[in-house]
Amino acid sequence: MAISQQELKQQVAQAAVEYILPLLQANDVVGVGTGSTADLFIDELAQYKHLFRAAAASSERSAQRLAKHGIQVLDLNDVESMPVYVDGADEINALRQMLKGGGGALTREKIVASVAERFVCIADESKVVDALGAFKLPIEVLPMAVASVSRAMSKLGGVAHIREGFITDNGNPIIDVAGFSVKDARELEQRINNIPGVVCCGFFALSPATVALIATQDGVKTL
Ligand code: ABF
Repeated sequence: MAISQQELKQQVAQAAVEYILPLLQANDVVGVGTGSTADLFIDELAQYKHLFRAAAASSERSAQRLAKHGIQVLDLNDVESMPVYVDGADEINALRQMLKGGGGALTREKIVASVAERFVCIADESKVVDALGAFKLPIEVLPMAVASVSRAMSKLGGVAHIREGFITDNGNPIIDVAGFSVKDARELEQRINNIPGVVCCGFFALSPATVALIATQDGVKTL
């Protein structure tokens, strides 16, 4: 019988904890992502909270979950370095470049990840793609730039829609862009980053994951 997606997420969450434990020292801070896979990772990690000092979270949602487990959550301004950041993805390719932000936490995810020495991506096999872009690209924008960034996206060949009823933890809207056929995610990430009003785009290609743990029907594989 096939293993369910939920069970695959659980397996990869456990594998992530096993992967990071040897990297941690008593005074270390762990970077923690957002999403349903990251939630399971937090629950697993909590069993080992005596082995590290604290966490830095990429969303209010994850911060609350960590705190419920009695894990101290630090302001990122008080963290100089972290050995590891662990997070899910909406898509990941063979170069470990990711498309993220379906959950809306992309900006904080990119910031927290930038402070960590390693990005460990955790996902089930449904997230592995040949080319990024079938999942709509989330872009966090300043409120006054929704229309101008959307027009810029259509010039790049995408179709942008504002995410209705959603505001990020930073107080900004998100536009989701469909229709990109992505040949070079690094180049597209750079171009989108340069558009005035863009806070952050969901490509994580300029800084891809260091390692990806992918849960498959045949066990957890390393990419
Ligand atoms: C975060 O959670 C996001 O960047 C991505 O959108 C999402 C993946 O969620 P899930 O683990 O629930 O599939 O990592």
